Amino acid sequence: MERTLSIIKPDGVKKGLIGEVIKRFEANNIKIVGMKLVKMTKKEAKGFYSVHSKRPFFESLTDFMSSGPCVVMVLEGEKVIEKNRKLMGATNYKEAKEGTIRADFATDIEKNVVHGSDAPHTAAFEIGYFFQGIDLL
Ligand code: IDP
Ligand code: MG
Repeated sequence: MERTLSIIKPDGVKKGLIGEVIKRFEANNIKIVGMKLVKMTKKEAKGFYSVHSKRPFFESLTDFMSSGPCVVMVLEGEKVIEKNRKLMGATNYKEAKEGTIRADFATDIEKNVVHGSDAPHTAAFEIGYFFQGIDLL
């Protein structure tokens, strides 16, 4: 069993995609073991995305991520990190495979609806950023 962090980003929440994204997780046998609505401050968004601090899109990305509420979830299942990344699709929605969340709903390389951890060590950091062990079922 593995765990990963999923975020429905501010654009996804604004577009009314919370139910749609969760429906896809449930339909793919992914269990939600933690969930909350969070409006990050700019500082919290910078801390979350600190691996990207040297990238040219860092300022814009952290403005966007702190622009409105996100749904933050911990997903659990076998190979759930990879499974979630497949459901999400490529970072750039134009390159995302048909039927993925980003191909279906993203409109912008930055505003791409969802976040998902990309490896066990990033999942551990990202889950710990938002949840304490006692919050997870
Ligand atoms: P990921 O979300 O698919 O893991 P990352 O490369 O980790 O993609 O980038 C984190 C987030 O930064 C992306 O989801 C997207 O919102 C934003 N981003 C990535 N590359 C670009 C870019 O070239 N321009 C603008 N925003 C970008
Ligand atoms: Mg990433």
